[in-house]
Amino acid sequence: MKIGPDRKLYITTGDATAPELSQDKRSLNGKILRMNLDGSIPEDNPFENSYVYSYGHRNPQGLVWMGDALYATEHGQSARDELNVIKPGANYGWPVIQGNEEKAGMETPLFQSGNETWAPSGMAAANGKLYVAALRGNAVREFDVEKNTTRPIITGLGRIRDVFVEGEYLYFVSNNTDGRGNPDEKDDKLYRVLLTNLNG
Ligand SMILES: [Ca+2]
Repeated sequence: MKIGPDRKLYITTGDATAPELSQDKRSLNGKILRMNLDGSIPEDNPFENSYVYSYGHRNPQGLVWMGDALYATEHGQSARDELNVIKPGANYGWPVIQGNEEKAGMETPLFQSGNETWAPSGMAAANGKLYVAALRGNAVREFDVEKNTTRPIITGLGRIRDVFVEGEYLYFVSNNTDGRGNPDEKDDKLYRVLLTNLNG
């Protein structure tokens, strides 16, 4: 969940292992939802009297705004994880297309992981770059949307659940005690790093 620059609350919802619901605009599964802070439906949502902001998602996770654009991370079923630019009313394809597949009327991701698994979770933005926590990917990944490149910038700390930018720092949390990791004695931890140390 994130509150947007428009002071609306945005929520990512998974398909809850019922993929057909992602394409059903009457269902709240497999969607990005948008609501007023009092829980009511905004009058300018793309579908009348509906919380649905975008649909056709499998397991969307992190949200962040950079410039005028809203970005969302999403877990593929098997690899093919996605980073999408979210447009109101748009269809992100699941379960009809995934990864870099294309179909008229459906959106193909800005980035996708191919045969690799990132399991992207929380996301933050700073200085034109997106920073994404990767669980299975055991990293903080940087995405440069102008150069169309991605790389792991922090590794060796296990599963990373969430990231946050404040001021000149990037904060992130490991999640090795979630039952899928190999926790150290002192896991999990909250880390802080200077953004300027991540350049290059
Ligand atoms: Ca998709």
